[in-house]
This record gives sequence, structure tokens and C-alpha cells, in this order.
Amino acid sequence: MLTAAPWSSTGCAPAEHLDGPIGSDGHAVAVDEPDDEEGEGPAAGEASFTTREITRDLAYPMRIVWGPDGHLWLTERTSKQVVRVRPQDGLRTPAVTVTEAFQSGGQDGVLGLALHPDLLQGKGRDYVYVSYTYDVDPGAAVDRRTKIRRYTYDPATETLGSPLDVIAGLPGSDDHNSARLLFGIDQKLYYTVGDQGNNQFGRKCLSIRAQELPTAADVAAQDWAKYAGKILRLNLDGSIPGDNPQIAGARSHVYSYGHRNPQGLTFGLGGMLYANEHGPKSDDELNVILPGKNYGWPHVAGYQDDQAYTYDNWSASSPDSCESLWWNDYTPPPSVPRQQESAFSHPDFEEPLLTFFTVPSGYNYFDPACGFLQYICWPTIAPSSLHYYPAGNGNPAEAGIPGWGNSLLMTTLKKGALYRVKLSTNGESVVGEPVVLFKTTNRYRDLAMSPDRRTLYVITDTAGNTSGPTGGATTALENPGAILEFKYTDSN
Ligand SMILES: [Ca+2]
Ligand SMILES: [Ca+2]
Ligand SMILES: [Ca+2]
Repeated sequence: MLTAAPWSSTGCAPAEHLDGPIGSDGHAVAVDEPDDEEGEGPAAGEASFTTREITRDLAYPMRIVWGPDGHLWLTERTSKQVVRVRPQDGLRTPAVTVTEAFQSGGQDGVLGLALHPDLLQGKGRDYVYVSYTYDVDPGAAVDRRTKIRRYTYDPATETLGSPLDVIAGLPGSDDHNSARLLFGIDQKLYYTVGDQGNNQFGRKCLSIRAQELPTAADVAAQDWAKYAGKILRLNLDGSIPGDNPQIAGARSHVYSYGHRNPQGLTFGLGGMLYANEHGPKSDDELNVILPGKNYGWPHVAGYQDDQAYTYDNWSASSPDSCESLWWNDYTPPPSVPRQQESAFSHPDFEEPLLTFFTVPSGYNYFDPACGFLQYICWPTIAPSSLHYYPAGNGNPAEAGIPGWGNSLLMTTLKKGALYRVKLSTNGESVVGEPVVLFKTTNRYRDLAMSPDRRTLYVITDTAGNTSGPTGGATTALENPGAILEFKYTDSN
């Protein structure tokens, strides 16, 4: 069923949703950017797109990918389903319910999704990979872990069956699971594991393990507890690739470490791997991921600049025990040890390519406009996905959207927007300022593209907090649990 959005089919979102200048007819005016290296002219701005809500009221969609069957494949976190959606009319076909999945909190359930590139290619590898949290405590208590499972798709019944566990016993939490699953161009699985939300809120007395590395004994015992705050690289059968980096004397699934909450992961030109991750109050990061490198968390947020971040380790509180303390997001009690970023030193430390956003020390994080939802007004934007937008290589059929070639696209939860970051020709640096597009009163969770890369599909959270249409914070989402279509039209 096609549900019309308040702003659908007009080819123009209401002015209050747009960042750019508004023309006399109320439509946004494309903002010219400097020409890119290919001389394509100005990059297409949001005035060049029509918008449409394909469906809504999905059960917290987490991942959306374009399938070879012309359908959009999604995970729904709270229904525990993989669902296929026909983009023309929003028709939904559930492919499987992961009954073993456990979901009770705000960030657990059925999460990651990756399609094998041979899916529906007649090669006998109709495989779909899914990640989810499950409960290993047989009693009333809950003890989450995460599993990556492979299913086989049967096009006759349009269902996923023959479940086969790729890896089990990964860290699992109700917070900061990250859980982006990517099928690599090297036929490996890449998977992000967040810091589990430790050292904050209700988990303030659990230490962050992002700097802890598995030993050979851990690997032999298949003890994956130290995989929190890591990006993993796995063989398709779950084993450890022989060419994974040897870090601190042991080879494991760990590809990179020192991560907080990396929700975006994508391959760029020449196989370069990029990730983004949520910062604390400042310093969401965009990183180039290199094997064996240390991305600094929790000792460093963003650049190692001692600006507006210190590592306050609640679990090490003394003499007052952490359990006796009240959580405070701004000024911890004096018993909590505080470390400046400059106190950290590591030969494999990598700084980010870009931050969203770094603020000076002494920055006042309190904004009365956000009331009790202060975090919505913090400088971070909560990047929720990352997608490489390739250049067309001179082929007009692959030209995509003018000026967008060799960019990274990232969705954000706060401010409900798509950020487009132009890369340099070698992909190792950023060109100009990020461009903010398609801003609505929603939480954008992930993005898929049509094969011609001219139509973008964005999924939104079913509920939650985001930036209000005129600033401040709101819980009133415009398109809850929706797929929004942004279709490029070159008629402008
Ligand atoms: Ca239990
Ligand atoms: Ca970092
Ligand atoms: Ca910093």
C-alpha cells in the first residue's frame, strides 16, 4: 500500500525542511559547488529530486539494501524479521522471522544484513547474512550475545531457510551494538561491534574494552568478549582469515580497534574501507580503516587535541565505588579518574579523516532549546550509515547524479539528514565542506540506492528523538518507520 507523505509527490519539500536558500516559488534552490575533478559542473542539490514515502510503520528498520530481484531488503529490529519491500508500491513480503533473536531494549534485536553478490545469479550461492542479539542465560536474567547467521533464499517461496551460524558469542548489548555487516569485495564479511554503551548511563560501571585485544589463548578458546569496540573481518564460514593483521602477538577476527559505535561501513575506490562512528558529545568521526590500526577510543574522541573531551573512567572510581555514584554526563564526581587525550600514546593510533563536529574546550553543551533532550542539541549528528557513491568512469549510463561521483553519503539520526562528503581523487582526503540534504523531522537509519544510482531509499526509525523543524528537540517524527524515496530528476 502506498501511503502518501504530507510532502509526497510535490517534487518539493516544504521550506521548513530545507537548509538551502528558498526560491520565490518556495522550492529550494540548488546550491552551486565548485566543479569536481571531472568537470561535470555543479553537483545536483535537493531541488533536483522528487520525494515520496513508499511505506511507513515498519518495526524499527535497521538495514536496507537493494536486491537483485528489484526489491528492497530490510531488517526490522523489533519484529525480528527480514522483509522484502517492492519499491513501486511498498508491498511487503516477510522472508523470515529470526525466532532466536532477543529484543527488549532500544538497540538490540535483528540488526545487520548483507546479501551474497551471487544471490539469484544461478550459482547455488543464494545466501543472505543476518546479525542479531540473542540471550544465552537460560533463566529469567538476560545475557546478550550477538550472532551472524547465514540463510539460503528460496525464490519459489520467497523465504529464507536453512539457517547456518557463521559465528556466535560475539558481544551483545542493549546499547552501542553498531552491527553493520558488509560483504567485502574480497569475499570476506566485515562487521562492526560497538563499545556496548559501557561507561555511560546504566552501564557506567562496566569498563570500555575497545583497547583490549584478544590473546592467542582467547582465540583458541573462541572467547570473543574482547571484540567490543572492534571492526571484524571474517571468512564466510566464520573462521579467521589467514591474512588478518597480527595485533599484539595474536591473529583474530579483529581488523581494527579503538572504536566507539561504528554504524557505517563501506568500500570506496580501490577497495579503501571507510567507517563512521558516533562520538560522545562532540566528534562523530569519519575514518579510513586500515588493518591493525587503533582508532583511539576511549582515550581520544576525534583528533588528539585535548578539546572538549576527557576520558572519565567511571569503573575505576576510588575511593567511592562506581556503584555508589549518580551518573552525570557533564561533570563526574572527583573520585572518577579523568585523563586528557594527550596522555594517550600508541604507535598504531589513527586520527579521523573528518569529524562532526569538533568544538573548543569550555564549549557550553547545555542548550535550553533542547530541554530534557540535551543530547539532541550537542554538536554530534549521530551518523547511522555510510555509502560510497562511485564515479561514473565516463560511461553516461553509469553517470548517476551529476557531481556526486566519488563521494561518501551518510545518514544521520539527529537532524534527520543525508550528508554528502566529496572525496579527493585518491580517496585519502575530503574536498570542501559536507553538503546537507533532505533534512526532515526524522531519524535516518540507513540508505540504499537503485542500480542506476539515481534513486535513494532512506529508512527512518519508528520512534525516538530528533531535531525539531525549527530547532530544539522533538519526539514527533514526520515519517515513522518509513522508507523515503528521493528520486533524481534531470528536468531542472
Ligand atoms: Ca534469559
Ligand atoms: Ca577515533
Ligand atoms: Ca579530541
